[in-house]
Amino acid sequence: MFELPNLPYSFDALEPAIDAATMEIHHGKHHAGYVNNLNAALEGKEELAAKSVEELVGDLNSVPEEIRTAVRNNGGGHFNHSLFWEIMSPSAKATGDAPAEKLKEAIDRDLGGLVKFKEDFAKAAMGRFGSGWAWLVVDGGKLKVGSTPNQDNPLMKGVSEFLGTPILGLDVWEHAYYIQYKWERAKYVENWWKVVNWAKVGEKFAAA
Ligand code: MN3
Repeated sequence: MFELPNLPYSFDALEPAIDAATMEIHHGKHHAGYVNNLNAALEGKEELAAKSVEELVGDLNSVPEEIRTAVRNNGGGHFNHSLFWEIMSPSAKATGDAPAEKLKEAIDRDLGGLVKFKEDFAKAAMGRFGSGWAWLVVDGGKLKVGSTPNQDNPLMKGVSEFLGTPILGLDVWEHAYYIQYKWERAKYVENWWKVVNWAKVGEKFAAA
């Protein structure tokens, strides 16, 4: 059985970038819903239920067709949100956290530096029509920026056009910002950088 991970900080810890009401509903209702629906889809399928969520969404073609869409949407939702909580931190807003060492070098080398990277990431986030995610991934040792629709992610071989190992992801579903920002997705994207946990992203880059 998959479980909803605890948030590593309180609901109000990311204010003012992300308000407490958004965090409480986003984690406790939306993410919890993906976990519950994933477990429901896998009921009675012990072999699949024993896999990690990464293994499940990375090989959707091995999932029986009758539950494939449910696993794609809810397994994707579970993986994406688990990553999202992890790569944010209230300490970032105090320290002005920034990418360091090897990750910084790779951003310079592959993405034209931090300023250009943030511009391209914002374009990916703003250019995703409707619901989806913007991503920073490692693919063949190189960093890439892109986006996916709905709860798809770059692990979904054979499904997603944008592939790689995600190390940073931004939820651009309206449920991620509408309470606080209403229609202003751009403002949400801009403020979100203030709570990005670059130390954690750096760890994920080193492990990718
Ligand atoms: Mn969400």
